[in-house]
Amino acid sequence: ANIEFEKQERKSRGGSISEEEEVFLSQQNGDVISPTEKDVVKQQFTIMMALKDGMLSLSRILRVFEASKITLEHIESRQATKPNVKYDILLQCTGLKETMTSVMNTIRQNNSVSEIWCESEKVVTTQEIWFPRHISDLDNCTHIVTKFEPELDCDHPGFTDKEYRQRRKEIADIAFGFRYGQQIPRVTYADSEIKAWGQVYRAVKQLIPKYACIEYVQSFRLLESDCGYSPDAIPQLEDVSNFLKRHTGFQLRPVSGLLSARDFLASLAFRVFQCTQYVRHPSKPDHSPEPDCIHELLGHVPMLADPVVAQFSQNLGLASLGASDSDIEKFATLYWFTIEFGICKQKGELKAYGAGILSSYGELEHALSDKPEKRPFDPDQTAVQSYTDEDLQPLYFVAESFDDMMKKMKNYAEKIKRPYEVRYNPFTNSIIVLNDR
Ligand code: HBI
Ligand code: NLE
Ligand code: FE
Repeated sequence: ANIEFEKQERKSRGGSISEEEEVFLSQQNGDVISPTEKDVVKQQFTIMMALKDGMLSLSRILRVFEASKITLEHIESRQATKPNVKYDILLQCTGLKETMTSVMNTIRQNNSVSEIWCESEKVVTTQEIWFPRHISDLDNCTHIVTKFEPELDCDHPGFTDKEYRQRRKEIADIAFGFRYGQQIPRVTYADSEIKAWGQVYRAVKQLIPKYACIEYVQSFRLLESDCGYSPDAIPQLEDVSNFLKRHTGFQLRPVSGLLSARDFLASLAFRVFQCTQYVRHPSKPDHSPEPDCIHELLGHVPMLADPVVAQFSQNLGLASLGASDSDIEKFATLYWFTIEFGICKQKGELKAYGAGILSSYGELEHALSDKPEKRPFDPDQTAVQSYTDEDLQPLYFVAESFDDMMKKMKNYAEKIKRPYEVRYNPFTNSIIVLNDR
Protein backbone atom coordinates (compact mmCIF):
# COMPACT_ATOMS: atom_id res chain seq x y z
CA ALA A 1 0.00 0.00 0.00
CA ASN A 2 2.86 2.32 0.89
CA ILE A 3 4.32 1.79 -2.53
CA GLU A 4 1.22 3.05 -4.34
CA PHE A 5 1.46 6.33 -2.50
CA GLU A 6 5.16 6.54 -3.16
CA LYS A 7 4.59 6.09 -6.87
CA GLN A 8 2.32 9.09 -7.09
CA GLU A 9 4.72 11.09 -5.03
CA ARG A 10 7.71 10.21 -7.13
CA LYS A 11 6.14 11.28 -10.38
CA SER A 12 6.87 14.82 -9.42
CA ARG A 13 10.52 14.07 -8.72
CA GLY A 14 13.68 13.93 -10.77
CA GLY A 15 15.83 16.41 -12.64
CA SER A 16 19.35 16.62 -13.86
CA ILE A 17 22.63 15.01 -12.91
CA SER A 18 25.82 16.72 -13.85
CA GLU A 19 28.58 14.52 -15.21
CA GLU A 20 31.68 16.29 -14.02
CA GLU A 21 34.25 13.92 -12.69
CA GLU A 22 35.35 14.24 -9.10
CA VAL A 23 33.79 17.61 -8.69
CA PHE A 24 33.11 18.64 -5.17
CA LEU A 25 29.54 19.54 -5.59
CA SER A 26 29.52 22.00 -2.78
CA GLN A 27 30.89 24.43 -5.32
CA GLN A 28 27.61 24.31 -7.16
CA ASN A 29 25.32 25.20 -4.33
CA GLY A 30 24.14 28.29 -6.08
CA ASP A 31 22.94 26.28 -9.08
CA VAL A 32 19.24 25.90 -9.39
CA ILE A 33 18.60 22.44 -10.72
CA SER A 34 15.13 22.03 -12.03
CA PRO A 35 13.43 19.13 -10.29
CA THR A 36 11.73 17.76 -13.40
CA GLU A 37 12.52 14.49 -15.06
CA LYS A 38 13.68 14.80 -18.62
CA ASP A 39 15.48 12.97 -21.32
CA VAL A 40 18.60 14.74 -22.38
CA VAL A 41 20.29 13.87 -25.62
CA LYS A 42 23.98 14.43 -25.35
CA GLN A 43 26.79 13.77 -27.73
CA GLN A 44 30.36 12.90 -27.12
CA PHE A 45 32.96 14.97 -28.96
CA THR A 46 36.62 14.43 -29.68
CA ILE A 47 38.60 17.55 -30.46
CA MET A 48 42.15 17.79 -31.74
CA MET A 49 43.83 21.15 -31.88
CA ALA A 50 47.25 22.47 -32.65
CA LEU A 51 48.52 25.30 -30.45
CA LYS A 52 51.08 27.73 -31.75
CA ASP A 53 52.26 28.90 -28.36
CA GLY A 54 52.46 27.51 -24.84
CA MET A 55 50.03 26.20 -22.32
CA LEU A 56 48.77 29.64 -21.37
CA SER A 57 46.61 29.75 -24.47
CA LEU A 58 45.20 26.40 -23.40
CA SER A 59 43.99 27.84 -20.14
CA ARG A 60 42.15 30.55 -22.07
CA ILE A 61 40.54 27.90 -24.26
CA LEU A 62 39.48 25.84 -21.29
CA ARG A 63 37.72 28.85 -19.87
CA VAL A 64 35.37 28.70 -22.85
CA PHE A 65 34.32 25.25 -21.66
CA GLU A 66 33.97 26.43 -18.11
CA ALA A 67 31.46 29.04 -19.19
CA SER A 68 29.45 26.57 -21.28
CA LYS A 69 27.40 23.52 -20.35
CA ILE A 70 29.89 21.26 -22.10
CA THR A 71 31.53 18.78 -19.76
CA LEU A 72 35.19 18.06 -20.28
CA GLU A 73 35.87 14.38 -19.75
CA HIS A 74 39.47 13.93 -20.81
CA ILE A 75 42.47 15.94 -21.89
CA GLU A 76 45.89 15.01 -23.27
CA SER A 77 48.75 17.03 -24.60
CA ARG A 78 51.90 16.20 -26.51
CA GLN A 79 54.70 18.20 -28.08
CA ALA A 80 53.97 18.75 -31.73
CA THR A 81 56.22 17.60 -34.55
CA LYS A 82 55.02 20.12 -37.13
CA PRO A 83 56.87 23.39 -37.50
CA ASN A 84 55.19 26.44 -35.95
CA VAL A 85 53.10 24.26 -33.66
CA LYS A 86 54.14 23.75 -30.05
CA TYR A 87 51.49 21.36 -28.73
CA ASP A 88 48.81 19.01 -29.98
CA ILE A 89 45.88 18.85 -27.61
CA LEU A 90 43.26 16.13 -27.46
CA LEU A 91 40.00 16.87 -25.69
CA GLN A 92 36.99 14.69 -25.05
CA CYS A 93 33.76 16.16 -23.84
CA THR A 94 30.01 15.68 -23.77
CA GLY A 95 27.17 18.08 -24.21
CA LEU A 96 24.48 19.30 -26.54
CA LYS A 97 25.43 19.68 -30.20
CA GLU A 98 24.26 23.29 -30.49
CA THR A 99 26.28 24.29 -27.46
CA MET A 100 29.33 22.55 -28.89
CA THR A 101 29.03 24.43 -32.19
CA SER A 102 29.18 27.77 -30.46
CA VAL A 103 32.05 26.62 -28.24
CA MET A 104 34.00 25.63 -31.36
CA ASN A 105 33.31 28.99 -33.01
CA THR A 106 34.65 30.79 -29.97
CA ILE A 107 37.78 28.65 -29.84
CA ARG A 108 38.48 29.19 -33.54
CA GLN A 109 38.80 32.91 -32.84
CA ASN A 110 41.76 32.24 -30.58
CA ASN A 111 44.92 33.31 -32.43
CA SER A 112 47.13 30.59 -31.09
CA VAL A 113 44.95 27.78 -32.43
CA SER A 114 46.35 26.97 -35.85
CA GLU A 115 44.25 23.91 -36.62
CA ILE A 116 41.24 22.31 -35.00
CA TRP A 117 39.16 19.20 -35.72
CA CYS A 118 36.01 18.17 -33.99
CA GLU A 119 34.33 14.83 -34.36
CA SER A 120 31.09 13.83 -32.75
CA GLU A 121 31.13 10.23 -31.62
CA LYS A 122 27.94 8.89 -30.19
CA VAL A 123 24.71 9.95 -28.69
CA VAL A 124 24.35 9.43 -24.99
CA THR A 125 20.80 9.49 -23.78
CA THR A 126 20.48 9.72 -20.07
CA GLN A 127 17.47 10.04 -17.92
CA GLU A 128 18.71 12.33 -15.29
CA ILE A 129 17.30 12.29 -11.82
CA TRP A 130 17.96 15.12 -9.46
CA PHE A 131 19.42 14.36 -6.09
CA PRO A 132 20.86 16.50 -3.30
CA ARG A 133 24.58 17.27 -3.70
CA HIS A 134 25.14 19.21 -0.53
CA ILE A 135 23.60 18.78 2.90
CA SER A 136 21.78 22.11 2.50
CA ASP A 137 19.99 20.70 -0.55
CA LEU A 138 17.97 18.61 1.89
CA ASP A 139 15.85 21.75 2.27
CA ASN A 140 14.35 20.54 -1.03
CA CYS A 141 13.88 16.96 0.12
CA THR A 142 10.67 17.44 2.02
CA HIS A 143 8.08 15.65 -0.09
CA ILE A 144 5.46 14.32 2.24
CA VAL A 145 3.39 11.26 1.47
CA THR A 146 -0.13 11.90 2.65
CA LYS A 147 -0.88 8.75 4.48
CA PHE A 148 -2.06 7.90 7.97
CA GLU A 149 -2.68 11.55 8.63
CA PRO A 150 -5.35 12.41 11.17
CA GLU A 151 -6.89 14.90 8.71
CA LEU A 152 -7.39 12.42 5.90
CA ASP A 153 -7.58 8.93 7.26
CA CYS A 154 -10.84 8.11 9.00
CA ASP A 155 -9.19 5.15 10.74
CA HIS A 156 -6.64 7.42 12.39
CA PRO A 157 -7.32 7.64 16.13
CA GLY A 158 -7.04 11.43 15.84
CA PHE A 159 -9.52 11.77 12.96
CA THR A 160 -12.37 12.95 15.16
CA ASP A 161 -10.13 14.76 17.64
CA LYS A 162 -10.06 18.39 16.62
CA GLU A 163 -7.66 19.43 19.31
CA TYR A 164 -5.18 16.71 18.36
CA ARG A 165 -5.30 17.76 14.70
CA GLN A 166 -4.68 21.36 15.67
CA ARG A 167 -1.68 20.30 17.71
CA ARG A 168 -0.30 18.30 14.79
CA LYS A 169 -0.55 21.39 12.60
CA GLU A 170 1.31 23.51 15.13
CA ILE A 171 4.19 21.04 15.27
CA ALA A 172 4.19 20.49 11.49
CA ASP A 173 4.76 24.22 11.01
CA ILE A 174 8.11 23.91 12.76
CA ALA A 175 9.22 21.41 10.13
CA PHE A 176 7.87 23.49 7.24
CA GLY A 177 9.80 26.49 8.44
CA PHE A 178 13.04 24.64 9.12
CA ARG A 179 16.10 25.35 6.97
CA TYR A 180 19.56 23.83 6.98
CA GLY A 181 21.83 25.32 9.64
CA GLN A 182 19.10 26.34 12.02
CA GLN A 183 18.61 24.96 15.49
CA ILE A 184 15.58 22.73 15.83
CA PRO A 185 12.95 24.72 17.74
CA ARG A 186 11.97 23.26 21.09
CA VAL A 187 8.43 22.07 21.70
CA THR A 188 6.75 22.48 25.06
CA TYR A 189 4.97 19.17 25.27
CA ALA A 190 1.60 18.91 27.03
CA ASP A 191 1.09 16.62 30.01
CA SER A 192 -0.95 14.20 27.90
CA GLU A 193 1.88 13.94 25.39
CA ILE A 194 4.46 13.34 28.09
CA LYS A 195 2.18 10.74 29.61
CA ALA A 196 2.05 8.78 26.33
CA TRP A 197 5.83 9.02 26.03
CA GLY A 198 6.32 7.80 29.60
CA GLN A 199 3.96 4.90 29.10
CA VAL A 200 5.79 3.68 25.99
CA TYR A 201 9.18 4.39 27.58
CA ARG A 202 8.50 2.29 30.67
CA ALA A 203 6.98 -0.58 28.72
CA VAL A 204 9.82 -0.67 26.17
CA LYS A 205 12.50 -0.36 28.84
CA GLN A 206 11.10 -3.38 30.62
CA LEU A 207 11.14 -5.46 27.44
CA ILE A 208 14.55 -4.53 26.07
CA PRO A 209 16.76 -6.88 28.13
CA LYS A 210 14.89 -9.80 26.67
CA TYR A 211 14.16 -8.65 23.13
CA ALA A 212 16.52 -5.89 21.99
CA CYS A 213 19.87 -6.35 20.27
CA ILE A 214 23.01 -5.52 22.23
CA GLU A 215 23.68 -2.33 20.24
CA TYR A 216 20.31 -0.97 21.29
CA VAL A 217 20.81 -1.90 24.94
CA GLN A 218 24.18 -0.13 25.05
CA SER A 219 22.99 3.03 23.33
CA PHE A 220 19.89 3.22 25.48
CA ARG A 221 22.07 3.25 28.59
CA LEU A 222 24.16 6.04 27.10
CA LEU A 223 21.07 8.06 26.20
CA GLU A 224 19.89 7.83 29.79
CA SER A 225 23.21 8.84 31.28
CA ASP A 226 24.32 11.47 28.73
CA CYS A 227 21.25 12.73 26.91
CA GLY A 228 18.63 13.03 29.62
CA TYR A 229 16.44 10.18 28.41
CA SER A 230 13.80 9.43 31.04
CA PRO A 231 10.10 8.61 31.18
CA ASP A 232 9.36 12.06 32.63
CA ALA A 233 10.22 14.28 29.66
CA ILE A 234 10.22 13.97 25.89
CA PRO A 235 13.77 14.69 24.75
CA GLN A 236 14.11 17.74 22.49
CA LEU A 237 15.26 16.99 18.93
CA GLU A 238 17.97 19.66 19.12
CA ASP A 239 19.56 17.99 22.17
CA VAL A 240 19.30 14.52 20.70
CA SER A 241 20.75 15.76 17.43
CA ASN A 242 23.77 17.16 19.26
CA PHE A 243 24.18 13.90 21.12
CA LEU A 244 24.16 11.92 17.88
CA LYS A 245 26.59 14.34 16.22
CA ARG A 246 29.10 13.63 18.94
CA HIS A 247 28.71 9.86 18.73
CA THR A 248 28.25 9.01 15.06
CA GLY A 249 28.02 12.29 13.17
CA PHE A 250 24.33 11.75 12.55
CA GLN A 251 22.03 14.69 13.01
CA LEU A 252 18.29 15.20 13.03
CA ARG A 253 16.14 17.56 11.09
CA PRO A 254 12.44 18.01 11.75
CA VAL A 255 9.93 16.68 9.25
CA SER A 256 6.17 17.08 9.35
CA GLY A 257 5.19 13.49 8.56
CA LEU A 258 5.84 10.47 6.39
CA LEU A 259 8.42 11.49 3.82
CA SER A 260 8.73 10.05 0.31
CA ALA A 261 11.17 7.14 0.29
CA ARG A 262 13.46 8.94 -2.16
CA ASP A 263 13.85 12.00 0.05
CA PHE A 264 14.04 9.99 3.23
CA LEU A 265 16.80 7.73 1.93
CA ALA A 266 18.68 10.64 0.32
CA SER A 267 19.01 12.39 3.67
CA LEU A 268 20.65 9.29 5.15
CA ALA A 269 23.46 9.75 2.62
CA PHE A 270 24.36 12.94 4.52
CA ARG A 271 23.96 11.32 7.93
CA VAL A 272 20.80 13.29 8.41
CA PHE A 273 17.78 11.59 9.90
CA GLN A 274 14.46 13.23 9.12
CA CYS A 275 12.58 13.13 12.36
CA THR A 276 8.96 13.75 13.26
CA GLN A 277 8.29 15.87 16.32
CA TYR A 278 4.62 15.26 17.13
CA VAL A 279 3.33 12.57 19.47
CA ARG A 280 0.99 9.69 18.54
CA HIS A 281 -2.63 9.88 19.63
CA PRO A 282 -2.87 9.11 23.38
CA SER A 283 -5.66 6.56 22.80
CA LYS A 284 -3.25 4.15 21.13
CA PRO A 285 0.22 4.29 22.69
CA ASP A 286 1.17 0.64 22.11
CA HIS A 287 1.43 0.92 18.33
CA SER A 288 1.28 3.62 15.68
CA PRO A 289 1.24 2.92 11.94
CA GLU A 290 2.88 6.27 11.19
CA PRO A 291 6.15 7.55 12.55
CA ASP A 292 5.97 9.91 15.52
CA CYS A 293 8.67 11.25 17.83
CA ILE A 294 8.28 8.30 20.19
CA HIS A 295 9.12 5.99 17.31
CA GLU A 296 12.07 8.14 16.24
CA LEU A 297 13.46 8.70 19.73
CA LEU A 298 12.94 5.21 21.13
CA GLY A 299 13.30 3.25 17.89
CA HIS A 300 15.77 4.98 15.60
CA VAL A 301 17.94 7.19 17.78
CA PRO A 302 19.51 4.40 19.90
CA MET A 303 20.41 2.52 16.72
CA LEU A 304 21.81 5.65 15.01
CA ALA A 305 24.05 6.16 18.04
CA ASP A 306 25.87 2.99 17.06
CA PRO A 307 28.76 3.64 14.63
CA VAL A 308 28.19 0.49 12.59
CA VAL A 309 24.49 1.15 12.15
CA ALA A 310 25.25 4.77 11.28
CA GLN A 311 27.62 3.70 8.52
CA PHE A 312 25.15 1.15 7.25
CA SER A 313 22.38 3.75 7.13
CA GLN A 314 24.56 6.19 5.25
CA ASN A 315 25.59 3.53 2.74
CA LEU A 316 21.97 2.74 2.03
CA GLY A 317 21.35 6.45 1.52
CA LEU A 318 24.31 6.79 -0.84
CA ALA A 319 23.16 3.78 -2.84
CA SER A 320 19.77 5.41 -3.32
CA LEU A 321 21.00 8.70 -4.80
CA GLY A 322 19.79 9.10 -8.36
CA ALA A 323 18.47 5.53 -8.44
CA SER A 324 15.55 4.69 -10.70
CA ASP A 325 12.05 4.63 -9.23
CA SER A 326 11.99 0.85 -9.20
CA ASP A 327 15.34 0.67 -7.41
CA ILE A 328 14.18 3.23 -4.86
CA GLU A 329 11.19 1.00 -4.24
CA LYS A 330 13.53 -1.91 -3.60
CA PHE A 331 15.79 0.10 -1.31
CA ALA A 332 12.74 1.32 0.60
CA THR A 333 11.58 -2.26 1.02
CA LEU A 334 15.02 -3.34 2.21
CA TYR A 335 15.03 -0.41 4.61
CA TRP A 336 11.65 -1.55 5.83
CA PHE A 337 12.74 -5.10 6.56
CA THR A 338 16.07 -4.11 8.14
CA ILE A 339 16.31 -0.71 9.82
CA GLU A 340 12.57 -0.57 10.42
CA PHE A 341 11.57 -4.17 11.20
CA GLY A 342 14.78 -6.19 11.28
CA ILE A 343 15.46 -9.13 13.56
CA CYS A 344 18.91 -10.68 13.95
CA LYS A 345 20.54 -13.57 15.74
CA GLN A 346 22.81 -12.75 18.67
CA LYS A 347 24.32 -15.48 20.83
CA GLY A 348 21.83 -17.97 19.47
CA GLU A 349 18.81 -15.86 20.31
CA LEU A 350 16.55 -13.71 18.15
CA LYS A 351 16.81 -9.99 18.91
CA ALA A 352 15.05 -6.98 17.45
CA TYR A 353 17.14 -4.28 15.80
CA GLY A 354 14.36 -2.66 13.75
CA ALA A 355 13.16 0.69 15.03
CA GLY A 356 9.49 -0.04 14.29
CA ILE A 357 9.66 -3.04 16.61
CA LEU A 358 11.69 -1.33 19.32
CA SER A 359 9.39 1.69 19.62
CA SER A 360 6.24 -0.35 19.93
CA TYR A 361 5.63 -2.45 22.99
CA GLY A 362 2.71 -3.96 21.10
CA GLU A 363 5.07 -5.16 18.39
CA LEU A 364 8.09 -6.21 20.48
CA GLU A 365 6.51 -9.29 22.02
CA HIS A 366 4.63 -10.16 18.84
CA ALA A 367 7.72 -9.94 16.60
CA LEU A 368 9.79 -12.29 18.71
CA SER A 369 6.98 -14.76 19.40
CA ASP A 370 6.10 -17.75 17.19
CA LYS A 371 3.05 -16.02 15.73
CA PRO A 372 4.51 -14.12 12.76
CA GLU A 373 6.30 -15.78 9.87
CA LYS A 374 10.10 -15.50 9.77
CA ARG A 375 12.35 -15.98 6.80
CA PRO A 376 16.11 -15.70 6.43
CA PHE A 377 17.24 -12.29 5.22
CA ASP A 378 18.25 -12.38 1.58
CA PRO A 379 18.34 -9.02 -0.21
CA ASP A 380 17.23 -10.35 -3.61
CA GLN A 381 14.06 -11.77 -2.13
CA THR A 382 13.54 -9.28 0.65
CA ALA A 383 13.72 -6.34 -1.78
CA VAL A 384 10.64 -7.49 -3.68
CA GLN A 385 8.57 -8.67 -0.73
CA SER A 386 5.32 -6.74 -0.40
CA TYR A 387 4.48 -5.49 3.05
CA THR A 388 1.70 -3.92 5.04
CA ASP A 389 2.28 -0.92 7.19
CA GLU A 390 -1.10 -0.60 8.86
CA ASP A 391 -0.66 -2.99 11.74
CA LEU A 392 1.70 -5.50 13.36
CA GLN A 393 3.90 -7.18 10.76
CA PRO A 394 2.92 -10.69 9.68
CA LEU A 395 6.42 -11.39 8.33
CA TYR A 396 9.96 -10.58 9.44
CA PHE A 397 13.33 -11.33 7.88
CA VAL A 398 15.98 -12.69 10.21
CA ALA A 399 19.67 -11.89 9.67
CA GLU A 400 22.34 -14.40 10.68
CA SER A 401 24.14 -11.48 12.30
CA PHE A 402 24.44 -7.77 11.86
CA ASP A 403 27.66 -8.20 9.92
CA ASP A 404 26.18 -10.79 7.63
CA MET A 405 23.17 -8.60 6.88
CA MET A 406 25.39 -5.64 6.05
CA LYS A 407 27.69 -7.66 3.82
CA LYS A 408 24.71 -8.98 1.87
CA MET A 409 23.29 -5.48 1.51
CA LYS A 410 26.62 -4.17 0.26
CA ASN A 411 26.77 -6.87 -2.42
CA TYR A 412 23.21 -6.13 -3.37
CA ALA A 413 23.77 -2.38 -3.67
CA GLU A 414 26.83 -2.94 -5.85
CA LYS A 415 24.72 -4.84 -8.36
CA ILE A 416 22.36 -1.92 -8.88
CA LYS A 417 23.21 -0.11 -12.10
CA ARG A 418 23.97 3.58 -12.11
CA PRO A 419 25.92 5.52 -14.73
CA TYR A 420 28.24 6.86 -12.02
CA GLU A 421 29.50 6.18 -8.55
CA VAL A 422 29.11 8.40 -5.53
CA ARG A 423 31.32 9.12 -2.55
CA TYR A 424 30.76 11.32 0.45
CA ASN A 425 33.07 14.18 1.30
CA PRO A 426 32.64 14.62 5.05
CA PHE A 427 34.71 17.83 5.09
CA THR A 428 32.26 19.70 2.91
CA ASN A 429 29.19 17.53 3.56
CA SER A 430 28.76 16.96 -0.12
CA ILE A 431 28.46 14.17 -2.63
CA ILE A 432 31.28 13.45 -5.03
CA VAL A 433 30.11 12.00 -8.33
CA LEU A 434 32.56 9.79 -10.16
CA ASN A 435 31.86 8.88 -13.73
CA ASP A 436 31.98 5.22 -14.43
CA ARG A 437 33.19 5.45 -18.01
N1 HBI B 1 9.41 9.31 6.71
N2 HBI B 1 9.31 10.79 8.45
C1 HBI B 1 9.60 9.58 8.00
N3 HBI B 1 10.06 8.63 8.85
C2 HBI B 1 10.36 7.39 8.43
O1 HBI B 1 10.80 6.54 9.24
C3 HBI B 1 10.17 7.08 7.07
C4 HBI B 1 9.69 8.08 6.22
N4 HBI B 1 9.48 7.82 4.93
C5 HBI B 1 9.80 6.55 4.34
C6 HBI B 1 10.30 5.56 5.31
N5 HBI B 1 10.47 5.85 6.55
C7 HBI B 1 10.68 4.15 4.97
O2 HBI B 1 9.60 3.29 5.22
C8 HBI B 1 11.18 3.84 3.60
O3 HBI B 1 10.18 4.09 2.64
C9 HBI B 1 12.46 4.51 3.23
N1 NLE C 1 4.87 0.84 14.71
C1 NLE C 1 5.85 1.78 15.14
C2 NLE C 1 5.48 2.32 16.52
O1 NLE C 1 4.39 2.12 16.96
O2 NLE C 1 6.29 2.94 17.16
C3 NLE C 1 6.04 2.93 14.17
C4 NLE C 1 6.44 2.48 12.81
C5 NLE C 1 6.66 3.62 11.84
C6 NLE C 1 7.03 3.12 10.49
FE1 FE D 1 11.02 4.56 11.18
